[in-house]
Amino acid sequence: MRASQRGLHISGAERLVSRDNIDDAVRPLIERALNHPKGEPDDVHLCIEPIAEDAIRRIPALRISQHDNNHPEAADAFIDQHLSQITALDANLRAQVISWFRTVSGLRGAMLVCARTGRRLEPDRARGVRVSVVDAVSHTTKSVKNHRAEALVLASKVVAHPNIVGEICMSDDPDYTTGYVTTSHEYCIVPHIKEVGSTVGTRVFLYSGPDAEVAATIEWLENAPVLVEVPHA
Ligand code: PML
Ligand code: MG
Repeated sequence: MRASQRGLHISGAERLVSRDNIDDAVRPLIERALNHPKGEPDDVHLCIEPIAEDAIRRIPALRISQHDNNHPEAADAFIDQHLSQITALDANLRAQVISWFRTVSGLRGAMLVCARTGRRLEPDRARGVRVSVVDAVSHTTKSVKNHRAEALVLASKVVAHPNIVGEICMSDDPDYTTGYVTTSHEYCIVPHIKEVGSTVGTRVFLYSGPDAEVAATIEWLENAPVLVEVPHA
């Protein structure tokens, strides 16, 4: 499901379900599209695509930890430290990434940033890389968005690709101020990553692979079917 207002992205969500469960899965997605804190959409797209069961890869969810953060400015220092651990970027390039993280918003997808050069690698910068065809094994059918559960599923797929070393994320929902950062094995919750009321939000994926594999990596993130095994999902 994809909902927008005057061409601007409002919300998007998807499910990976068996044919018998399509009915149950679709209703909550429509409800979600029509009841979003960012406003009422004037355009909602629902798309249903068949996927062969043997094409689906199953992966474990990242383990969860939490950083004790109490202010957006303090979050920047933590993100900087995180970037210095998972990338080869110097202080200036890390500051550039954090500045994009704080200002770029409204993309349908994520920014893809080279962990060696700090360059943005998405072919379409206004769209970003939209991770898709992913769901939790035994997902519930609630229409209310569960930010943590959905983000954990998406983030687990992203770093399951060997060329992605981590992610930083901040929700664009004005009333959701908890973000996260990941490594290839951990999802670290960052409370108070932004001020309440701000609609700025984005994801940055850090790419550390050969230049020649950027397109194939994006293709995998956007189209490879993945089910994430979440404990107690
Ligand atoms: C989003 O809204 O897409 C991002 C949600 C971030 C969830 C962070 C958390 O609470 O774990
Ligand atoms: Mg959102």
